[in-house]
Order: sequence, then C-alpha cells, then structure tokens
Amino acid sequence: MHSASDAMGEGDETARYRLREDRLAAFERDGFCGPIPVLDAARLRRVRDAVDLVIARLDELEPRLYEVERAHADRPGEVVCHFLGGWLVDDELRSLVFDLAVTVPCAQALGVDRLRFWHDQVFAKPPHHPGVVPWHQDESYWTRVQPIRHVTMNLLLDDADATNGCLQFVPGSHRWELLPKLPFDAPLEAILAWLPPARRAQFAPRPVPVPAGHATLHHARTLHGSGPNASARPRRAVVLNYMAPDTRVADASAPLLRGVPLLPIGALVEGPHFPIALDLRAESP
Ligand SMILES: O=C(O)CCC(=O)C(=O)O
Repeated sequence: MHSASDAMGEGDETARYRLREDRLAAFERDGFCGPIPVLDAARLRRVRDAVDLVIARLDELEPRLYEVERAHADRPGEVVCHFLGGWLVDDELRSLVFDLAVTVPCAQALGVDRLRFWHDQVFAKPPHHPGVVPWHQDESYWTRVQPIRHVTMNLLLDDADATNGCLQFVPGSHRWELLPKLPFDAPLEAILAWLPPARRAQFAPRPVPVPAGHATLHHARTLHGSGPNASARPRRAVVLNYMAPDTRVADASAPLLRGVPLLPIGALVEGPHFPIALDLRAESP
C-alpha cells in the first residue's frame, strides 16, 4: 500500500504540514509526539470563541451533540467540561476536521493515505478548577469498532503546562495490553489499581507542555491523563479523532454515536458522520 509519506511529495500542497522526522520517530517510539503547530493567531481566536459559545449554550445544544459528559452536567464545579460533536453545531469546529494542518500529521502518524473522521471532543478546565481527566487509553472507549487503527490530535487553545493541567503520557504504553475503561469522574490515578506489578513499575508519566495553537498526537492505546487546573488561566483543548478508512462495526447493539444511523455488524464505518477527511490518492497524479 502506498503510505501517507509516499504520497506527500515535496511539491504538493500537503508537504508543509508534514510531521518532522523526529516527531514521527517519537510517535512510533513513545506512542505520542508534539508540540506540532496547527493554528495561527487569528484562527486560534476564532476556535476559542467557537468553543466558548458552544460551552455557554451547552444545555440548549446538548440534543444536537453526540454526548455531553453527564458527571460534568451534574457537578460542573468538580468535573471537567467534556463533550463530543462540536463539529455538528459550529462551522469553525467543522472546518478543523478537514484542515490539512490537522489531517496531514494524523494520516502520517497512522500510515494511511485516506483518513476517516471518527469524532471530535472538547475538554475545558476553567481557572482554579479541580477536575482531572483520569488516566485512560482512548481505545478502551472504542471497542465497538474494529480494527483499532485510530489516532488522536489534542489541540490546545491555551498555553498548557503542569500548573493548568497539561496532558501527560506514559511513554511506550501504546505497546501495553488494553486496560479497563474507568468512569470519567474517577480520581486521576484510579487506573493504577488495575496495573499488574510489571506495568506499575513502568508507569513513568511525562507531562507535555504545549503552547496555544499547537497540538500533540497520540496512539489509541497510549495511556494519558491530566491533572487539575491550579492556575488563574483557562485550559481548553479541541480533540480530533481519526481512523483508518477500512474500520468496521464490531457491535451493532446501538448506534456508534447518538443520532447516527445504526450500522450493521461488519459494515464499514462510513456515511456523512464519518467522512473521509483527507484523500491523498485523489490528490496524487
Ligand atoms: O485534554 C485532556 O486533558 C484529555 C484529553 C484526552 O483524553 C485526549 O486527547 O484523548
């Protein structure tokens, strides 16, 4: 198969968005990489405004989104604001899904020349907010599709560092076994109780500070989480999740996302909710 790297030649429009070789090597070695530049200052302001607007209207928009984290809706002062499906209600968030600065690095990390959109998410921690995102592997949420060949871009809308709860990753954990999915409002380190002693010894988190408008990329099995926001600054992130184009339904007991047509078991995950966001085959001669 011809890979994203093969297809992205020097002269083409995608070349300027390609991951540096050292970033790609880090992704393969550690299961994450970054920071990667994605948004210029004007676009960053627009995306921030879009996210703030959706959050301000979250109750009203909730029926049109895929999901709003229940625990946050019940206890907003304690639990991080998290929702899925912002691209359904806001054009600025929708445009991110197809933006080459997002899709090219994701295709490269996955090693595909056609990249399918899975869903988006927003995580927002206001200043001085105690909410955490407990350690987890994204794959633990995605067992209803197969194969898991997915990638996550976490795009920061604010400078993120240890004081406002930047993302932390466990290097090499993309090669670990699949761990259980824990509740979103669990304590940060709840997963530790589920780690066998050998994994516990390898649990060496690395915080990754990221400037606003930049992103990290991580593998679907990489263990990651983030602590509270102890600063006077907000810490907002838009997350873009993609998958290989041949992903299929493994569990047809309910739609894959709320409001999405039910697909039969074994069917290709496709349709307007799961568009091909980048097709390098179409662009090559
Ligand atoms: O931004 C966060 O703190 C959590 C994000 C996350 O879980 C992800 O990007 O997959």
